[in-house]
Amino acid sequence: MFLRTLRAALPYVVLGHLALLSSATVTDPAALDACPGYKAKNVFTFGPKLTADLVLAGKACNVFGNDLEKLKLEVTYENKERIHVKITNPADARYEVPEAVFPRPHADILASPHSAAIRFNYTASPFSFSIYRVSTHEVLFSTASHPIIFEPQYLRVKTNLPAEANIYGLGEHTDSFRLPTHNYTRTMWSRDAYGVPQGSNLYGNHPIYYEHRTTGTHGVFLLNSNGMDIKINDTEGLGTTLEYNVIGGVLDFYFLAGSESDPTEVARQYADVAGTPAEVPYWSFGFHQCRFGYQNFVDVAGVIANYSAAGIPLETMWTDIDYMYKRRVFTLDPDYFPLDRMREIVDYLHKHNQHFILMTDPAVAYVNDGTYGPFDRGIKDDIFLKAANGSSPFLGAVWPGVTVFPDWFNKKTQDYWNNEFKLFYNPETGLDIDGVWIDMNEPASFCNYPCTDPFAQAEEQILPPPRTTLPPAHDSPIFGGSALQKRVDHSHDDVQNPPYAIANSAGTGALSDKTAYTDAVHANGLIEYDTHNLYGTMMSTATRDAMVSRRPGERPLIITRSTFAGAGSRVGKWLGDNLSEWAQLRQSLSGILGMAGVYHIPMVGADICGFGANTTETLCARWAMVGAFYPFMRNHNGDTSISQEFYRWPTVAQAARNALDIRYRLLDYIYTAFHTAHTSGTPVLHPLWYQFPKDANTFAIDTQFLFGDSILVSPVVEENVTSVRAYYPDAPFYDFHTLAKTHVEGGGFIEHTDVNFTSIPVSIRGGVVLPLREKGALTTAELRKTDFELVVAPAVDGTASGSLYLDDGISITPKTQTNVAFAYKKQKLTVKGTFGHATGVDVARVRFLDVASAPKSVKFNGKTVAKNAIAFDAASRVLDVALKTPFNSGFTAEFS
Ligand code: MIG
Repeated sequence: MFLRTLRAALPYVVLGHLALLSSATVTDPAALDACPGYKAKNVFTFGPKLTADLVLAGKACNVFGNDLEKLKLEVTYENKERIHVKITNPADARYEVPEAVFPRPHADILASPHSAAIRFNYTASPFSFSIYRVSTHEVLFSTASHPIIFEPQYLRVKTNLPAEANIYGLGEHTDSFRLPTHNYTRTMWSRDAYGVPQGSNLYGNHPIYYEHRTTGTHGVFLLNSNGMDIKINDTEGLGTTLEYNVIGGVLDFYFLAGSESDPTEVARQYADVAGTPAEVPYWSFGFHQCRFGYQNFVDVAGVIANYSAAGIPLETMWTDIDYMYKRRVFTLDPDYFPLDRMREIVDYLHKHNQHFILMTDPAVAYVNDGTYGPFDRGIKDDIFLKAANGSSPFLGAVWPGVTVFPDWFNKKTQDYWNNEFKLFYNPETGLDIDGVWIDMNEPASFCNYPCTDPFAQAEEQILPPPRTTLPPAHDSPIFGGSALQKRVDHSHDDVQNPPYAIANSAGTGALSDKTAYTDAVHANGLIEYDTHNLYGTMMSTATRDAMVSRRPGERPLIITRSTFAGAGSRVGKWLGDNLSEWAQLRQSLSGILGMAGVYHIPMVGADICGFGANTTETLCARWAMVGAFYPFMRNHNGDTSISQEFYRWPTVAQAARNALDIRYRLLDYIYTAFHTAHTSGTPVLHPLWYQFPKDANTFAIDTQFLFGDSILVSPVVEENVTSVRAYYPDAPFYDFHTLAKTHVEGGGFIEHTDVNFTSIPVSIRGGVVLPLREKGALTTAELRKTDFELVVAPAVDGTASGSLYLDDGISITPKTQTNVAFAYKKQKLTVKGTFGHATGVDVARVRFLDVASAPKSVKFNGKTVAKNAIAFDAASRVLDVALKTPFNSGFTAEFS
């Protein structure tokens, strides 16, 4: 850290900009705190708004450039729970995240500070501000004694935090879900991050954190897409602090009140700002198989056949860049992946109610000889990102060799993209796909900085790499037969090597290394320096639109690698290039909790069994079972790793079958959770503390989590062990298989022993009524023909509730919908709902859990149920009532 800062500071000294501070002291917190800060003048308040001028309060400290003399402060109470604090430069337009990419949330013009849950407080001289919770008088955020620094390429805001603060979020990482508080830096700068190392910047950037205290949970979102370091540190005697170090844009904070009692409230409030997650097709919850390195169509077909032979549900088959001709997007290799044979595979899949997904990269091969349409059409339409000169295309080097990059800010790019999708993925003449996988959209480039000669580098790196196998015979048998942006003036900025160097882990650390240059120019004049972190999200939006235009009205499944705040309202995401290591299996859980629990990108999963390096049988078995509780469940592998399809080892095959059976039985439950997330912003996955906010033992737990809000997953995540020490908060839990109750009074650990390599501890949180399918199936289409069973798992007070949402599983706006509410109290289950969408199946049974003794009578809709339809198990205390009633109306079921 220190070295990096020193290195960063040196050019400054050489350039002579640095007036007051020597290079060694620029990161010294005391020195930054000695900066003059600002004085608030001309403070006006009007209804929900406060405005002021901030005037530099003393001699400029010019740490990473010249302090701006005058700023504008604008504070808006946007509603009862949200305060917007914005600090900008009134004299000059600075870059702000374009509204077209991140639409601003609706603000209530009648919002009043008097009824607000949180308030903005300030001291005029020196200016500092705080946000406090009205009900508890607690300070949630305070810049006191940490002057704001605002320079052209350096913005700094620092807040005091409670000791050992519980902070969650701040973008994609592989660190603990509760972030470390000692000497910790989170860097936001999208990068191709093979191996997903801890403590480094990865693919996704979400400058939002939730802070949890036993007295409440709140959130802080900084809407800024520039590179930044967010540092959390506890200095002895001085408490914990969180410091934003941002190299551009403006200070644009949204403070979210959250609530004192329900942590998921802040998630809903953040969804109001960043958007609720997109719904995905029902089928996309089925199991996906992928790998980099399937050599040809015979390989691909073989995997499909092998899954079916092994009796392991395979919903979707994927193909990586291997299919491309010379690794060029929108092409098929005629020898290895000929169109007619690939069409045969897709037809076969569709006939079997299965699906097909292909990889699409953003970089378009620079093939300037008239033979490659995607390049020619893009040049003709002039839609590629421009080099700093503003006229020639920016060149990088990616898989196909030298490449250009679509400029998502260009108004013509969407048409270009739609057209390429229509041509290549044409169901009549091309390859039909059901979903899209988009990769390398940081955007990634292999060209080492400085990339002065991409042609030479492409040659040196042997791009595209030659095939390493011979093609199969063509007839080989298969299946056994925006709005315009104001111009931002960067002419005085060093956008390649800004004075403050964020802790970018890519290559040499230069911002432009392994990606598009920061001085590359978009059609609207914006440069990558400001928009880099948006590239993947903009490609996501464009790809979603292209898919919707191919199949209008259908929800597409799009899985992206790079994301920015708000991406989840359009696409899902996978966690990139992990390794087949136990530690990475564990880290994947904090990753999915962040995406699904905090950033609202719930369609998320890590590469099951690991991408890089070789997996092992037991790792793959454990991972198959953990992965069954990722919302997006995909086995994916690197091209040089040993094969790892689930059927390759008997243990793994059995583990997969067992876990998939649980997953599929829960599929409507999780589908409902997605619908709820889409409509209200309630997260799809919950860390334990979301449900048990007063239990401090839960705050750091991230290897157990809740799938939905009620299924507790406590996987074995260590090598060579068959036990797991799982934490159970003070509430009844019921084993998913036996349905027997455990309740650790006061909360505590249970050692699950004998957890063999084909099982995973899963329990049901008391208080829920679960709509389960009676059994799993090989495809989700089949699953939808399976009857439901309701499991009534009472809380301590003997009540339970739940819901079920069903529709056609594919329409963006379904014509018919079914919404069912379950309520249980005093031994009576009431099922109520609207059954617009025909379920077509029965409720086969209801299982009441934790029933003390055999009932005297059981009634269905008030009528006594025949004795032979009732079974009571005294050992597990489960009362099983066979109903076999068509699931097309509400009903009651009770016992006494
Ligand atoms: O340079 O398409 O993260 O999932 O298999 C690597 C090949 C490019 C990176 C992705 C990975 C994918 C691989 N891609």
